[in-house]
Amino acid sequence: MIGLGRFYITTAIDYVNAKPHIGHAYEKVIADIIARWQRLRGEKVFYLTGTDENAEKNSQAAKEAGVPVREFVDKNVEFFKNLCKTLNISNDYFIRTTEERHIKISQDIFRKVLEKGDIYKDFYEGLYCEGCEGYLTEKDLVGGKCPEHQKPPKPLREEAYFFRLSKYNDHIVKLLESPNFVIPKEKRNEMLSRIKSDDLKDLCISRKNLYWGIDVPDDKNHKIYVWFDALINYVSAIGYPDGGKFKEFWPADIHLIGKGINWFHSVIWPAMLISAGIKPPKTILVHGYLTVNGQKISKSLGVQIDPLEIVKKYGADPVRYLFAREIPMGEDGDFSEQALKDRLNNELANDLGNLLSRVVKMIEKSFSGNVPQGKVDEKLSKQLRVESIEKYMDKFELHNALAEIWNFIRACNRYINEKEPWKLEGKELQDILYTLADSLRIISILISPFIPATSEKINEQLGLKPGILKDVKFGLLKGGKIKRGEHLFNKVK
Ligand code: ME8
Repeated sequence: MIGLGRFYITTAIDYVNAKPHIGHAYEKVIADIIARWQRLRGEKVFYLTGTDENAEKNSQAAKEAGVPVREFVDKNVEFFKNLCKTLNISNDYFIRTTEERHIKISQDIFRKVLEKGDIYKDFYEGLYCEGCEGYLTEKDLVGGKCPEHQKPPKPLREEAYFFRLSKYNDHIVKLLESPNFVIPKEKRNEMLSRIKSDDLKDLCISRKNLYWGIDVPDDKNHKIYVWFDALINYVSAIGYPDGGKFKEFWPADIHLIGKGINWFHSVIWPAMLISAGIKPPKTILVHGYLTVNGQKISKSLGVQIDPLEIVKKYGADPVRYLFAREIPMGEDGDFSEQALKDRLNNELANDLGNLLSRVVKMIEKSFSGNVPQGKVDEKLSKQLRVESIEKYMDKFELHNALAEIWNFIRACNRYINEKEPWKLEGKELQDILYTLADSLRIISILISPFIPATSEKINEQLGLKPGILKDVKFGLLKGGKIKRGEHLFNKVK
């Protein structure tokens, strides 16, 4: 149960051509829950997120806005940083791919792969989708359009650098076949069947005549293809090749990404790494897409929710809770304000909020706010199935872990209803209130990765210090002075 190891988790880095959407918020929150859970287990964690700034689409958007591109990205990055702050994201670093360090390391890796003989110059002729910042084949198109961006790709012919991706075909197949390289399995199978139906082709990794982007080393006429530089963020941010953090944390334990960019992470990235003599990451964890009220997020159709607004209105914890509780890992899910309100009112305010306020009030009334010592009621404590929560977390079934925690919260409420402590006194009452206070201490630990601010509020009201997973054992609570605070959650209409 207790790890003493290192745990490195990353999210994708976001394009800054527009403000963040709810999908960006979702990804950061899920990674944050996993990062916080690992810290709770006693691991030393490094959590990385950031922005993908060298993309042509950022420069296009700046042009449309009539703002110099650097100014434009500098301004938009703030929304993403602010999103992290607002959502209580515990990232250890926020990488921007316009950082000098990242530019240098991207060029170093390009050079390394070139020297290995895995990069060559040729002519590229094909279809380029600006939305994907990627080249498509006829096979990828649906009705002549990129299925992801609903736009026809542009034909392109230019001299370019190519990466010998084909050389790594068998290596990548083997990697994909190894257990847990891509989670969930269905997402792994998608990649495998794509490779098996059509062997890997070499990949064009430069663009000509672009103003914005990272120069190909020793060739200013070409910019490095944005995906080649973007993926490198995962190692540049921790100081590849000599930095202490790189030595400590690489290979990454988890790259958390959305399903649309699985190919880049499960196929292209490991091939780049192997070529550069760097170990591939351990796991690519793929999440599904969020819709808003059942519709695909679309700026042009006005289907979007500003995550910053929604957090301002409901608070970070209800939004975090909804993301983790509502959408099983790997599946698509819907974000609706109604679902958020329902979960906030029922599960957060009623189940958890009321449990705390009932217990706090009873301890105030009967023991002047001093938590009594007592004996834990095993009938209640047995209803907490910690091993099962841990198993769910190991499998990234966050929704099941939360359901399991909530089973226990409800069991505590039922326990109060059954025991009717307000009719009791003496030793019997002491034991019941001790059992409940100790249960709340444990609940506070278990919910802390999901809803950290709420966990802190519970600790404040119970006069507790934050605990870690090894403190999830009944009977550890030693006294304490209650400090009644506000309701954990206010119900909304
Ligand atoms: O793809 N629901 O950036 P991005 C959930 N810069 N997640 C979603 C989503 C949705 N509706 N739409 C997108 C990029 N995402 C690249 C990544 S990584 C080296 C470079 C996810 O801003 C998407 O799949 O378009 C990705 O994981 C993340 O949001 C950023 O998307």
